[in-house]
Amino acid sequence: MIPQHAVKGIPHPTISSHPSRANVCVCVYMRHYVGIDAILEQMRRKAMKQGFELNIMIVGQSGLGKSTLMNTLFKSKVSRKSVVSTPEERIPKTIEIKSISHDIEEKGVRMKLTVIDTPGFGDHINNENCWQPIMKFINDQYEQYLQEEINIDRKKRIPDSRVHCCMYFIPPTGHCLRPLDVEFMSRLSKVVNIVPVIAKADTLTLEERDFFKQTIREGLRANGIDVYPQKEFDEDADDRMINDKIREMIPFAVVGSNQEYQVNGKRLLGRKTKWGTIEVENIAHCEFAHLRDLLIRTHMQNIKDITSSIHYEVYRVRRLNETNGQPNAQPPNTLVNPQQANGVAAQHQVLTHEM
Ligand SMILES: Nc1nc2c(ncn2[C@@H]2O[C@H](COP(=O)(O)OP(=O)(O)OP(=O)(O)O)[C@@H](O)[C@H]2O)c(=O)[nH]1
Ligand SMILES: [Mg+2]
Repeated sequence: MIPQHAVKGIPHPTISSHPSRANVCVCVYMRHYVGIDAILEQMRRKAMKQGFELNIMIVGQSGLGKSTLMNTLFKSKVSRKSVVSTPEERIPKTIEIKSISHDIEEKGVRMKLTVIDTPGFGDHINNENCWQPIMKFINDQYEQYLQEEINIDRKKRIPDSRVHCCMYFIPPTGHCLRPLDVEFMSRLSKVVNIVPVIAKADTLTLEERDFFKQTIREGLRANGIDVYPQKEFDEDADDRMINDKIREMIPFAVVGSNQEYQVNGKRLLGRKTKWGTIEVENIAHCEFAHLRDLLIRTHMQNIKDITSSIHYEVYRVRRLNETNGQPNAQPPNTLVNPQQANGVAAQHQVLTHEM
């Protein structure tokens, strides 16, 4: 039997009115299952079929353990160690930007992971403007996406090469942020999600590590650098509570390793020293696990959402304003020839490898 209040249109806890259509009443009787919740399963199946894409950029001086950390994060060889031959070749004259894509599958969920490496960053005597080619690369990806989006004949699914996250490796000096770190993060945090990490944290004592982390946080604050997760994009009180905890921990003091060791009868990823084994995933030893949780287990979708709804949106609006709504016009701030950008050699390499 239909309850009296429903017939008369009297509000009831199980009846909700659509806010945009005042006279339309959407009735949901809890006793008669409609199946709206099945949308979640439909979305899950669609997402499983489509797979996911994640593009991570790694920036920092050579030898800071960037490739090792990426391989540790994804437990596979997703970033190759540089092959060093001659001293001249060790430090490239320019910043080369190299993207390598991999298809990763876990429990039936497929992900195309692209690691964008930036060898040569900060390796020169004069590192002024070495943020420029990286900024240009990020904007070029937004431009590509924009051009696909405005195409009349656009693809059903626009390939997403936008950089979702830029992991910035701070050398474990124990002092404070260097002018290079400040300049890079100040400029880049406006266009991409920056996740700063203290590289090779096993080289610092616990006191040095705590002091360094605190000094870096103060440096970020003093220079108005807003790294991920940005306070202004917290969606609600729950978000704020979770993200505040993360913000108190930033930058993550990490240790990477591709080597497994036997510790208390278990095979663990670690770094063996004369004094014992540093376990990479043990939160008492370093903050690798917190970084992994943020990037992969808890915030991956949010990192992508902020890229799309904030960073890309800022670029899109600026471009459309600059070109008076004619986005096919050449972007004024983007150099046509990548070689013009501070002698940049942009190299795009896409390899696919099944794991
Ligand atoms: N102590 C320590 N050494 C590390 C760590 N991570 C990597 N290494 C070592 O540091 C060296 C350089 O590591 P890579 O991962 O190749 O460094 P990279 O930053 O990718 O270097 P480039 O590709 O040359 O820019 C290797 O010998 C690693 O084994 C770490 O967390 N702690
Ligand atoms: Mg490397």
